[in-house]
Amino acid sequence: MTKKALVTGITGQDGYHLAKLLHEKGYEVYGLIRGQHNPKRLTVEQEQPYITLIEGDLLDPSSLLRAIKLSEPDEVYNLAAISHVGYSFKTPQLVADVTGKGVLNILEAIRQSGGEKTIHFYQASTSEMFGGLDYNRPGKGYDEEALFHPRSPYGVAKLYGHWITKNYRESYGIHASCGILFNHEGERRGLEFVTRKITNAVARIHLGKQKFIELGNLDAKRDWGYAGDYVEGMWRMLQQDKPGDYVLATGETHSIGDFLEQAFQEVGIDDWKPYVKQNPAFMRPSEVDILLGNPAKAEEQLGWKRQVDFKGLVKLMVENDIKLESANGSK
Ligand code: NDP
Ligand code: GDR
Repeated sequence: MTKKALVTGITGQDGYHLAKLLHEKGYEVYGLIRGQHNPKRLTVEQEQPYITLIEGDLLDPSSLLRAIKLSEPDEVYNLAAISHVGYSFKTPQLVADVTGKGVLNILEAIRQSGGEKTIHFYQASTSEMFGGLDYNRPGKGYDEEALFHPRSPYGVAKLYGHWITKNYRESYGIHASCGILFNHEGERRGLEFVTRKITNAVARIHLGKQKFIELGNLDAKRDWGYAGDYVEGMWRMLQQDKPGDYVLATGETHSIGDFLEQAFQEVGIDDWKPYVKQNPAFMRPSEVDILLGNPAKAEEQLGWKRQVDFKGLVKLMVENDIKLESANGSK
C-alpha cells in the first residue's frame, strides 16, 4: 500500500529535499503551509506538483489536528520552525512558541487523532542544543550522549522540542525520533544563512554585480554537510523498528574564513580579504564558537553516511549561484 507522509516546513530548505526524496520512494506527500497568501506556495506548486498542500500553522493546534485527519499519515516529519539563530535573539518569545511549543502542539494533534500507536514522528533537533563551550566539547565530536548547553533562544526552544518528543515517546509509546542534525546547506539554503550569503555574494562579485560582502564573526566553526544527504537520514530513522535519537554530521569542522577561502577560490580569487567587511550588526549576543559532530551511531545503526564533502558542497553552491545570478540579468 502507498505510504503517506505529512511534512511541516514544506517551503523550507529541508522540506524541498525531503518531499522530493519521499516522492521518489513512492510516498503520497502532504505539506503543511501557513498564511492566507504565502508567496512560496506558487513555487512549491510549480516545482513539486505531487505535494498536496494543507493550510495550517504550528501556533494553531486545531489546524494541525485537521492536517493529520485529512492526510492520515504513516509518517509525520516536523521540520517547521523559526530557524534563524540570530533572529531568535530579536523575537525570543515568538521563537519559544513556534520552535518550542509548536512541537508539543503537533505531538498532541497526533495523540488526539488516535494516531499515537501507528504514526512514526520525526523531530528536527539541532546541534545548536550543544552550544560549543569548552567544558562540554568532546574531542571526537558531539554524540547523542553529550551535554546540552544551548546559547540562543532558538537553541533553548529546540531543547524543549527535543525533550517533549522524548517524553511523548516514553509516556505514550509514540514512535518518535529526534535527528540531532549539524548544519546542512545547499542550493535551497535561505540567503540569510552564512554559507548561502557567501556563495551568492561570490557569484555576484564574480559577475560584477557586487563589490564586497558584510559579515559578522568569521572565526566560528561549523560541521557543514549537504541537505540532500541529511534528509535520507531522517527517513531512515523512521524506518527503524524502534525510535531513537541520532546525530547526523560529517565529522569535520571548518571556520567561516575557510568557507570564504574555498568559495572565492571557485571563481579564481585567492585573497578574499579585500572583498569582506565586518559589520557588528551580524554578531550575536552569545555565540556558538565551534560545532563538530560524531555520526558513528547513525553510520552503524542506520547505514547512513554523508556523500558530499566540504569542497564539493562549496563548489555546488557557488556554481548554482552563478547560474541563478547569470539568469537574473544585471539586477
Ligand atoms: P527553513 O528556515 O528553511 O524552513 C523553516 C520552515 O518552517 C519554513 O517552511 C517555514 O514556513 C516554516 N514555519 C515557520 N514558522 C511556522 C509556523 N508558525 N507554522 C508552520 N510552519 C512554519 O529551515 P530548514 O529547512 O533549514 O530546517 C528544517 C528544520 O530543521 C528546522 O526546524 C530547523 O530548525 C532544523 N534544523 C536545520 C538545520 C540546518 O542546518 N538547516 C540543522 C538542524 C536543525 P514559511 O515559508 O511560511 O516561513
Ligand atoms: P547557524 O547558521 O547559526 O549555525 O544555524 P548561520 O549560517 O546563521 O551562522 C553560522 C555562523 O556564521 C556566523 N556568521 C554569520 N551568520 C549569518 N547568518 N550571517 C552573517 O552575516 C554571519 N557572519 C558570521 C554566525 O555568527 C555563526 O557562528 C543554522 C540554522 O540552520 C539552524 O536552524 C540550525 O539548527 C543550525 O544551523 C544547526
